[in-house]
Amino acid sequence: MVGSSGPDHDLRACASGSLREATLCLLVRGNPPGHVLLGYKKEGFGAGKITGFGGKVEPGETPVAAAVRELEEETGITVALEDLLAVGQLCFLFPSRPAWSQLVHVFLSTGWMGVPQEGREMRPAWYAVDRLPYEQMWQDSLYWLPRFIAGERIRGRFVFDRDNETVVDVTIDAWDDVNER
Ligand code: 6U4
Repeated sequence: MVGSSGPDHDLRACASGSLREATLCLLVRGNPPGHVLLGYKKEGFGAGKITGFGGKVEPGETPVAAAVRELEEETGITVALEDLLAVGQLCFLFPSRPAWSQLVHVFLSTGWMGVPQEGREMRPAWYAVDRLPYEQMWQDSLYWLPRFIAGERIRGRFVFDRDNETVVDVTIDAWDDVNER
């Protein structure tokens, strides 16, 4: 595809600041990590899928503050700002559904307060890192989830096909911009 609505244009959008921003938070247990907390999304964007916790960054909010807020809303868990480690950014591009395209700030934490509780939006559960539920997750998860769990900091771009489910293009680089918080 060529022209201003094609993938090249979209790839530039990842860096242009024009995409809506969201957060994704991964809680990991064990050293080395043995389990990760994920949630079954009951409603809204990605309903029916298992994902990390997060949502839109509100106007005037920093990504890390949004991550703390969403984690509490979706799991009842409290995490201190300084316990959330910024580990990367994922740019999801849906050329056939531009309103879904978003830049996601990813955080990882090994320390928190509380026990995960099911809420209106999410049903949280711990998953063994060697038995992650990829068949119930967004297709892109396979590319980035094991790498974040392994302690890598990465920046990924994923372009989805017309079905808005199949990943057709993937770019992953190292990410070291700790100032993104
Ligand atoms: P609100 O009203 O903010 O609760 P909601 O429908 O829950 O809206 P939204 O848009 O706030 O969803 O947040 C989308 C969530 O989905 C964020 O945590 C980022 C995550 N997400 C978006 N695209 C994803 C993808 N391709 N793979 C993935 N998570 C994705 O694993």
